[in-house]
Amino acid sequence: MYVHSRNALACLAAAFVLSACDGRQSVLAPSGTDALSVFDLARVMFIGAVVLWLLVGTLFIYVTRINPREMSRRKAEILIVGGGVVFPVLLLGALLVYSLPLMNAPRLADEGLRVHITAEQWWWRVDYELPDGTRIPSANELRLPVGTRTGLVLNAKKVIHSFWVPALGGKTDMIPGRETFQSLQPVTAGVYRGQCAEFCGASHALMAFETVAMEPEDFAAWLEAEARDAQPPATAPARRGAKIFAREGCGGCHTVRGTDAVGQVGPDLTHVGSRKSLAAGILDVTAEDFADWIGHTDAIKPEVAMPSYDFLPREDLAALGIYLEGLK
Ligand code: HEC
Ligand SMILES: [Cu+2]
Repeated sequence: MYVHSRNALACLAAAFVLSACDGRQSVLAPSGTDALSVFDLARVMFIGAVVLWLLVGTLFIYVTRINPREMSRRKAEILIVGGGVVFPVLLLGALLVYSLPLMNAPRLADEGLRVHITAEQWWWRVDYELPDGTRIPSANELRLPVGTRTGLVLNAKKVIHSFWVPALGGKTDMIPGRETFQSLQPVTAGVYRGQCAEFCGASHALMAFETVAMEPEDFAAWLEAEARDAQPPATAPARRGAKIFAREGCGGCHTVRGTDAVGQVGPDLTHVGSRKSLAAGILDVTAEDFADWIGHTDAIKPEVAMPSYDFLPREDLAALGIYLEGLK
């Protein structure tokens, strides 16, 4: 029993230490304006709590150990009213006054880009809306310019999900039939991990995404590339992959802009090869990972809405992988 609880404690400690190592998905490594103000608030609250705990602890030791003599009634009254009422009211009042303006901080997005994000089971539909109304469809990755507050319009298809990029800002629920909003303002370029933060079914834990914060000019260039049609397959194996893609009817569910594939059920694949991750943040973007995914969807992601093409010969899966990896 003793050993067990010690192991459990060690695990817990390790979990804390390890989760702090990698700042990509941590509120303790804030890289966005909103995450920074939450972090500041948490720091001040924590220090306030420590000060209070030390004071009460010291007082307790003083009256029980150091000076346990009887007190005069007047002294006791001062101690109780002062330490038990006046002091906590002042301290908690000060923390309240400090924290309220942080909650009210303006979170309205700048004019310009809007990103529509719809939570599906178990992936993210992402749609960039330019000020002129043009829509650029994408999926499973969010890219944002550094220094601008970009508005996110959040929706969900079937069940409630929650949108959260801990290093950039707070959580917002995504609710079927009701649009919710968030805005994010990254302050340093980098790749931050986001994760669905509301249990949404069997593969909830496999519903993540990368958020890439880019310098404004890099972002503009990326968006321009993202708006283009897919590049035609460049090599013989890639061309073979494109043929298999058409033959197997993948285009019934997926769109590859510039081809006959115009399906809307699954993620847009026009530039899937240029993303940082595959299948909502769980695989790498290599030809092998693509082939692995297509041949074993349900083993990789339980209850997934894409059929497993385990009946395809290895060479066909490999060719599909080469084709998709080339969709930069
Ligand atoms: C019945 C609809 C359907 C068909 C048919 C289908 N898919 Fe999918 N596909 C999906 C859905 C839904 C997802 C998202 C799964 C998830 O991550 O939860 C997906 C995900 C993917 C992804 C990962 C995309 C990303 O953004 O990371 C790739 C690649 C892919 N499919 C390729 C294919 C290929 C190749 C075929 C044909 C051999 C195919 N799909 C057939 C529905 C389909
Ligand atoms: Cu979820």
